[in-house]
Amino acid sequence: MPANTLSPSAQKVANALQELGILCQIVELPQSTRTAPDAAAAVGCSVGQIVKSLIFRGCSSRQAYLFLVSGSNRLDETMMAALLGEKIERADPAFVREQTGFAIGGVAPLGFPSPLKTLMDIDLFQYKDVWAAAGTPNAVFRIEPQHLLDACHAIRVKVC
Ligand code: 5CA
Repeated sequence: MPANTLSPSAQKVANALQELGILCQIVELPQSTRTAPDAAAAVGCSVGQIVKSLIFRGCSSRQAYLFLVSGSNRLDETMMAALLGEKIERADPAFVREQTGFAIGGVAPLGFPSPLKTLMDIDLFQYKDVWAAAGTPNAVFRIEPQHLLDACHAIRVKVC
């Protein structure tokens, strides 16, 4: 594949970023970025700087919630349930695919068929830049946390 050709899922993310006027380059790596530690090792940043894009589902509403969580944090589901006013459960792979268009391990924070209610970990704001998945298990992009918040129309929350 020529160096400047992205895989279709990564291209979808590139297009979404471009439409938002966000200038950042998607990096497709030879090695895996499937998990936060993998991604941190691949780009040479701390695990905390990796953005995990986690899909949960409201137990009552059945709606999707996207949590953008620092790679070094574990989301407190009870705390999030109190905030959202309903219990939440981790989405199954089919629901993740349906809501985001991406497969687990490559779920990007944007580029979805329709917007998702998005909550972003305040701990990500301690970094100048963070790295998020770009649609595949070996593609990532670097972005300033505030730009990511704006792009996703996310709200800032303490997740744990
Ligand atoms: N590319 C990396 C770094 S950006 C990445 O996507 N990391 S992640 O944390 O956002 O995605 C992996 C996450 O998918 C895991 O933390 C886990 O929450 C979720 N996951 C893994 N397996 C399953 C599964 N079977 N069902 C639902 N969620 C899963």
